[in-house]
Amino acid sequence: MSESRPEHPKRFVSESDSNLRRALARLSCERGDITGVDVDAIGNAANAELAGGGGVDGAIHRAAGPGMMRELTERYPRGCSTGECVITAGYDLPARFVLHCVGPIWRGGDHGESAQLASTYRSALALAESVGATTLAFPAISAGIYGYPHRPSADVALSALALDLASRPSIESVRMILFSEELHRIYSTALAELARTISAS
Ligand code: AR6
Repeated sequence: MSESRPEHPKRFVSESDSNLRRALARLSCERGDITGVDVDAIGNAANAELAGGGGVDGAIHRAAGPGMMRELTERYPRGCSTGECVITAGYDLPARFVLHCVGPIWRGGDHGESAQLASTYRSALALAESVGATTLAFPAISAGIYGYPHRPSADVALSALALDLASRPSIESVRMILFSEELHRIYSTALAELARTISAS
């Protein structure tokens, strides 16, 4: 998906309306481990090969059990492009579904990273909606091994989610699950600033 849509709050304030404010109220940040979160669907920060790995991907595969990797291999033998995602069952996880999201590898910021990261979250919401998932949780995609700087990753993720949620009323909640206190603080600050930007517009 390479459609270009604004990712930064200051670039879409003109689109803000009551839908956007309502969307923001369905978005939250908390510290935690996403493998234990009981929602319809959790996001995974996967690689394009869908081969498993370290970070949250490794933790999700360990908690889900081997069935998840078997399903990935059978259904998606060609992997998944950056900026997109695929879905499997959640197996031994509390979540019914896992959205395997392929975020961009940070290469300095001039290689379309923000558009790709925004596209990753939008693809996940579209896929979640298509299977009737209404409660979702995501880790900070690309903000670990893939090296995306934390505050910019928060601005892109939260703006993309808020904007997309505004046109998906069936999705009740999106919880960002941040693994460290520092990341939790950064995403919470970014969310509060986004809310201020929208309410001031
Ligand atoms: N719950 C929530 N967040 C977590 C958890 C957890 N259990 N474990 C780690 N995080 P990363 P990426 C956070 O590296 O940057 C893998 O090898 C972590 O602290 O998991 O998109 C894949 O196979 C960080 O803030 O994902 C890919 O090859 C965030 O999750 C590659 O890493 C994302 O970090 C993807 O890299």
